[in-house]
Amino acid sequence: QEASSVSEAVNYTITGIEPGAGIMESTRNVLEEYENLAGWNMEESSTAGMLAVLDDAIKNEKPVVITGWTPHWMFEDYDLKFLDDPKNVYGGVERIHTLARLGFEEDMPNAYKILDAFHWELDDMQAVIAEGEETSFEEAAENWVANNEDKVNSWLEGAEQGNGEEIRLVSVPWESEMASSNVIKTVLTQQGYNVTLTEVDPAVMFQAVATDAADVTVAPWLPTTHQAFYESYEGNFIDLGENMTGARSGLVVPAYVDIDSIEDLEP
Ligand code: PBE
Repeated sequence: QEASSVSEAVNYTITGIEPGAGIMESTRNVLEEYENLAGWNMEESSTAGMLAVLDDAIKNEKPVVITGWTPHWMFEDYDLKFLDDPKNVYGGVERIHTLARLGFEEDMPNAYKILDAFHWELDDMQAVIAEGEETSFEEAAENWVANNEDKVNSWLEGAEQGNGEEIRLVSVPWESEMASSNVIKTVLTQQGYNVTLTEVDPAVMFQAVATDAADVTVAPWLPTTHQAFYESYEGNFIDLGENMTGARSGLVVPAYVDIDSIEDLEP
């Protein structure tokens, strides 16, 4: 399709997800930064709703513009592409960080050591996502931990076993974070901790760690997707650095849609 017919066909609308997602905040910035998007709107929906719209468009070979990200099975199941983002509003490749509440290191130095050492690769997360989709994220995480002893042991170096102490993990309800949070939950449980895992909106996740309502999260996407939340609570949590790199958020279209850049969308 020509650029103008693409824009017209999607009715100058980006199909979004949950309004509280970081990618929605970035997309609001995109609508402000790109002059060609002056007349465009972003439809709030849910991840499941967006995926249904995407699936329907692909079945009918129609254009669609979604807020998309990787790692997610949408990039495995469909032939999709990110639109170039010459103004770099989505920030390109992102890192996923581990954050802990103030005082967590002093209270639980051995658990802190494990969380500080926790680091894995994009391929690892993708494997847990693929299996989690088929079975459950708990089971997929347990299998991954059982099958990746060397990696897991490298996180455990120098950390003594826990003794039933509670660790409150907080996360967000997307597959990438269900994978990482369940893996770290499995590891900490096997080390003798009593781990609870709660899934909330990104804003609530940051607030929980900043106000001691939770101990730790392995879910924040930085420096861009969760930047606004990070900045509003900075100073009230400890940033243990990245646990994975290679995530990405942006505007996504099916590969058959004949445009390549956000700037190809027509006003
Ligand atoms: N996501 C997936 C989330 C974080 C993980 C990109 C949809 C977001 O807050 O936008």
